[in-house]
Amino acid sequence: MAIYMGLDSSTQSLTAVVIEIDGDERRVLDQRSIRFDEELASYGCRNGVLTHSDPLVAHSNPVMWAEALDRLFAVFAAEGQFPLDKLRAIAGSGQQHGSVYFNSEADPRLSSLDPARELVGQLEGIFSRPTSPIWMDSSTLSECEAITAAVGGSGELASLTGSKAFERFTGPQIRKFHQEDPEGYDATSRIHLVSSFMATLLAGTDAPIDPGDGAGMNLMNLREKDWAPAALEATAPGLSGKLPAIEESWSIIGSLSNYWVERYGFSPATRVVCWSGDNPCSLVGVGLVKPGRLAISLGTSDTLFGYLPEPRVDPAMEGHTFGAPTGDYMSLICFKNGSLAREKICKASGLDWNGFSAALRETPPGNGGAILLPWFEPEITPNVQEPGARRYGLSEDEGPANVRAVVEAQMMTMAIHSRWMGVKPESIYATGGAACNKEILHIMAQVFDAAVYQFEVGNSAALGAALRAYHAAEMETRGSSSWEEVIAGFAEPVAESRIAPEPELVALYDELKEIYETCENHALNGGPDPMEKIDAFARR
Ligand code: XUL
Repeated sequence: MAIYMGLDSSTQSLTAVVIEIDGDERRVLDQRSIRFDEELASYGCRNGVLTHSDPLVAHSNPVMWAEALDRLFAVFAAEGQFPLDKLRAIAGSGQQHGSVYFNSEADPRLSSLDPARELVGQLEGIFSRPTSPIWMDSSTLSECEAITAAVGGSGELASLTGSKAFERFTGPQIRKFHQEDPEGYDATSRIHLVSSFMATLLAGTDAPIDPGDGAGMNLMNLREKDWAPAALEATAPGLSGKLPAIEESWSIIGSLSNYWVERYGFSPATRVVCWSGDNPCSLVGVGLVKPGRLAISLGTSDTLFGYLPEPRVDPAMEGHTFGAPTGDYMSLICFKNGSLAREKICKASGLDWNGFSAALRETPPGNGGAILLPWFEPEITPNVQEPGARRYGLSEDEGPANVRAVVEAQMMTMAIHSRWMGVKPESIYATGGAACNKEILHIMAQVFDAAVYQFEVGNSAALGAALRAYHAAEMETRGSSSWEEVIAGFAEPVAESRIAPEPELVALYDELKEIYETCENHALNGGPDPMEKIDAFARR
């Protein structure tokens, strides 16, 4: 018997999924989370983000992520749900794009942590930038423009790195740091992603970045899976010396450092596997190791993604191409107004989640044409810098109608902005916190004209990381490992959870999608007023 752990260091929590694999016998042993706002409240974060007067700025505290790791392992050691000394390998998933800045103190400190003392106190003085910009930050428009110009245009940057310049991507964030605090930048010896930072804590040695998360930086050559000198030069001076190596997702960094072994009783033989981004890990966690299907993750961000055998770049450049943990590629499109937008409407309507579901059941599909553009926060897709929801044929105080409007909007915007992927899926795999809500998934099935399935393990990022740990350990000892075998028994949709599209509703949403696009165009580009179309829809 062997045990594998996958961790997911996400925006609002740190989660572990622990699995056991003994030939064909496979089961989940434990799943556990530390929620930052509740359990680490002293860091003063809201939804995992430090409050800031500028709505475009979103930073978090890397020390909080480290403390969550220490606490989670303390819980495992105290509760004895599974034998820690039987853990064969551990891998992880991190919220993408966020960056952590070390000074030269970090290396010696992290390689000689004292197991008798808590981790947090030992991290003091190792950061050259005290806070970490995360994926929700959209404050780097001018940096994006400068980088784009320096590499020869958006098309050039997108075909080189898989994405045009995006505000949340690590390159523009690094450029901003260099511009605003050149001394801090000079004092930086290493810039990690959230994923490679957490892996560094586990291994006690400088961890690499994998092509899945590396592609979210605007700095990596997507085809060569190595740093792209032109992008590095366009970003900040001396950057190549500050970045970790890029290595395959299944590379082994080393074994768990003495700190974890001595403090909690893990085996010194436990292998630490390269971490990846949450979306690449989710790709594995929902079993998308071949083309033809799409997954939608309903988390803090809503993302829609699929496996790609070859890189393919979005001509409208709203989406991204990342490396996949299989060594191939994945397409992805990200929407910032995900769970926080649903929560906002839920609260504003005075409902709990049961009430939210009831409102979806009680309101008519299509909402009589009422449309909400749910840009409570600055939005990534489409690019919206000025936050604020826009409503058409809908007033703020109509609670249930707003509930339906937010969910229909989220599904329609995903369908509209993912057309470039060129996949007309027959099935969609739903994951993330809100994927347990059947009413939301019913709307998804109608808007996408596809059957929607749920999974037993809701946290596909942590499960995907655990499966990657197994894959990497097998690669190390046997030299090969088939992905089909790796995911078997875990990353398979629950057949009974199937929600089918209904032709009448599919036709209704085809019509509503057109109206939604008109609303978007009206709000963003001053296009034609959609009210006539909305009224006609309402009268039908
Ligand atoms: C993807 C993205 C988010 C984060 C946080 O590009 O920005 O999905 O990974 O989950």
